[in-house]
Amino acid sequence: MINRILLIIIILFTLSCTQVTPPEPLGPLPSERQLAWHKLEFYAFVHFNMNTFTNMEWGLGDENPDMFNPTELDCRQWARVCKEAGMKGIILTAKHHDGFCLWPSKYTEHSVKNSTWKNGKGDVVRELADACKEYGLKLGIYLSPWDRNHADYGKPEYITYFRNQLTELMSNYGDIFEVWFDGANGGTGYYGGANEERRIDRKMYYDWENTRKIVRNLQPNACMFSDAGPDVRWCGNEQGWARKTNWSLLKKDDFAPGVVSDLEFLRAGQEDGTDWIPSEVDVSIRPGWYYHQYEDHKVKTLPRLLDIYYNSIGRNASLLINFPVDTRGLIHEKDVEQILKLAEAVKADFANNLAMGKKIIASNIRGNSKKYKAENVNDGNPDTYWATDDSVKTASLIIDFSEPTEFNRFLVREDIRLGQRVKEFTLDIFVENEWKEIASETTIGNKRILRFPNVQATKIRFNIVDSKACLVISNIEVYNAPKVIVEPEIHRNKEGQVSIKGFDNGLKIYYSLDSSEPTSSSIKYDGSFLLNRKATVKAIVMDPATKKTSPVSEADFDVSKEKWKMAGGFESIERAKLIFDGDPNSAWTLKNKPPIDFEIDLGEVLNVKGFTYLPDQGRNNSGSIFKFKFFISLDGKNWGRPVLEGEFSNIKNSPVWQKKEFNSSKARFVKLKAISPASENSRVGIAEFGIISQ
Ligand code: FUL
Repeated sequence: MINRILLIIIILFTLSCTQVTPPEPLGPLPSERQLAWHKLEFYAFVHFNMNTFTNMEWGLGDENPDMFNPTELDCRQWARVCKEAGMKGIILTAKHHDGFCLWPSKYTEHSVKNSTWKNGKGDVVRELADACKEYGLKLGIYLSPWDRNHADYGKPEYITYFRNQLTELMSNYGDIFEVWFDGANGGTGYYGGANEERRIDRKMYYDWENTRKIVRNLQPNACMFSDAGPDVRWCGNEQGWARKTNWSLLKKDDFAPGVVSDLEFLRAGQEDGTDWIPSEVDVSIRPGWYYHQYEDHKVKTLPRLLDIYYNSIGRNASLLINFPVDTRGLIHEKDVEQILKLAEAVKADFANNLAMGKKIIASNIRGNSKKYKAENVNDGNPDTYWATDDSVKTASLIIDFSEPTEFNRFLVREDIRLGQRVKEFTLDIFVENEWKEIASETTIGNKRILRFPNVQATKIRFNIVDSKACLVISNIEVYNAPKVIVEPEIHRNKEGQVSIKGFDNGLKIYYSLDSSEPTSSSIKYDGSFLLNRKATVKAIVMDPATKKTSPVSEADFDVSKEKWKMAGGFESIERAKLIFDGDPNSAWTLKNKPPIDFEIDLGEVLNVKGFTYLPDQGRNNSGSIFKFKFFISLDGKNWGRPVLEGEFSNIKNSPVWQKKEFNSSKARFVKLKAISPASENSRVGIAEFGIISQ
């Protein structure tokens, strides 16, 4: 009897399970290779090639292969750093626009085989392939379609050449996870000595359909990247972000590499896209893609890198961070330091999922089946999911923490094997017996992470407001990320108002004006304050919850620049004022051939004993003065001999603050005479100018 009852129960149970069909996939859908790619999330770019040695971003293709000569190349160091940073692979610029090949290609002389490095026996692609294998990383290849070296570029013969190279790379270096086809195509170049401009039909020239077949045949698991996919698309900017609304869909036929009518489509994808082509955010850890010593002080720091992380991976894109490997052949120490800080911060942010295993209720469960139960979203398994009935496109999930819980991150994922569905969702928290909305958002896709100021609640409610079809949610995670405790930024504007900025909310800032080390007993910062005298401001941030403090940041200010005016003929030029507006990111740069006199009326007579100068901080070393003369005057007419003349040594490679001193004298007017520029572009500019008073 008992056996019979058991049998009936089993039959009923099985029936109840089989009756509920899984949600129909909602196309377009990702391919297997794309699904594998989605799992990688975070990987590295390495721009290292001839440009590293010519100090350029886009070489012309006329370089002598001998110039490629790293002194300490160590691909194992790249792999070690990437591994420690939590990255899953490395994509190398095997050939950039100048056509120089990092592998000894059979089809060109413009390669490592003709360089001094390793007597022409070297192969960087091989060394990286080996290092990646050793460290369990995947290997990707950047092969520039545009080739400013090749004599046949623009003719059909070049396509054969390009395909031969692609075949070499796809055949000889083991598994490749991604092939990167850049969109920059055609323009001036060396072209075998022709030195001319060559334009191509970007849609037709490369016969992409057949060119891509080489990759498909030789590396069936590799994803191909370009503005148009076919597997992965560019995110439409190089600053490190995707739109919050980000569909992994695109109308493929409207795009081709280098042919994009509106970058917005790449930034946000297209809700009605015909193909699954997810977004990859590519961004360099420095302003340039290639190494330039003059950017050593511009490595992106933790707050910026965290923004990039959340604005890419947290917005349904993957993240490709570039290391401009230096002339030694190493990832520079400063880059290593920052990327490891990012890795540490990410680890800390996602250390403890507060939603894991907590009580959870859904407003609808597909066929009331256990298979699609709400608990699937917080079981830690990305392969199980909560689904609703076919007709239900609006639903909510409540997670009950059972006690007041503090958090500031919400992570949600759709099971993209069944397509991308959600168009709109909101997030509520339960505080003081009431629901309160804290976020109203749009798409989800593979992963969406929300960052918000700390809240404390007993429950959280995730509401899907609009969706293309029934809901298929695989994960919900909640975290309480620690505060970002880095040294604050200190600024003073022309009027003398000092502002101090920490990088996270809910932090306290303390400062001193007497050069003492600030502590939590120093002056508390409650908003900008006036400082119209000479002083050193030192500041720290402190997390009131943990009492953790940042390192000290320090800024030296001289007399305020409130009364300053341009003089000597530049009085009416608005932009000229940028040189004393207190903002190091704004500059006044001139193309006029030096000498140029930058003359300033200080508005009062002061004892001046020196000056400070920050060159234009724009990209490509865009305006530094090399040789200078400095004059002072009481009336702006009689200048006499310079009080100082000389050079800003090494400013080309290191365009940082310069400080020059002389014997103190009374002055109402000062004049910095730019005698020569630091770069060939012959521009001279000033981001900020200051005086040192007695
Ligand atoms: C761009 C290229 O032109 C840059 O040099 C760099 O390689 C970047 C990743 O893509 O379009």
